[in-house]
Amino acid sequence: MVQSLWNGAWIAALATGAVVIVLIVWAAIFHRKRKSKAELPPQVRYNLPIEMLYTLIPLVMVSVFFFFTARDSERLARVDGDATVKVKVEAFQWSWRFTTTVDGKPLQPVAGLPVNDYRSGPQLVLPVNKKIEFDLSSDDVIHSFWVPEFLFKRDVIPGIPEDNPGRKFEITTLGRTGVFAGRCAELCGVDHSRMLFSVKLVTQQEFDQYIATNQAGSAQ
Ligand SMILES: [Cu+2]
Repeated sequence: MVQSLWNGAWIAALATGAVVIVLIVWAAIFHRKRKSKAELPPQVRYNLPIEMLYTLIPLVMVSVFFFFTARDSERLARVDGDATVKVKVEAFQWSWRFTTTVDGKPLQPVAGLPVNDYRSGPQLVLPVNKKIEFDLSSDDVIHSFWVPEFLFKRDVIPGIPEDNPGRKFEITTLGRTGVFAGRCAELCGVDHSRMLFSVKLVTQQEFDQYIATNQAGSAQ
């Protein structure tokens, strides 16, 4: 959905740009000053239909942009609350702690340290193609949770009460397995650039095994 909004916006912007360039070139060529004619062209003051067109067309264009943006951002920000896998994300200077809960049962938290390579940071293991609910919190400054591959980013702001819907978002994970980079996208101090983590997407079967070996309270 983010991809289609992005593509649609580009197509609309390119079409608008093409029309504008054609009009500029056309005006420059066909309305340039001719040597043969010294007198001023007829001076027209108002042309009501054209003035109205100039007002209406941008209004229609902006409305179309607004409609699609509002529709998609509402959908992206919506939290249905029925995800079986939930992740509590705690951001701190300068790493992350992830606590995954499956059907209400928490797994061992995963916490990390600042690193130079996202693969050595804390790793969040999730199943492919599944709706995940995230709950973001920070104990110190503003961070930003960003997995570029998910096309989603959300600021992690300290001091938001637990029941506030602004802390939560849902995404459906990608349909393919792999290890994806995650970052902090808000300058949060000296080791901000090393606040890296990874998301490992595994098949449901592998995820079930992961749950079995990482139930909270079981021996590591
Ligand atoms: Cu940060």
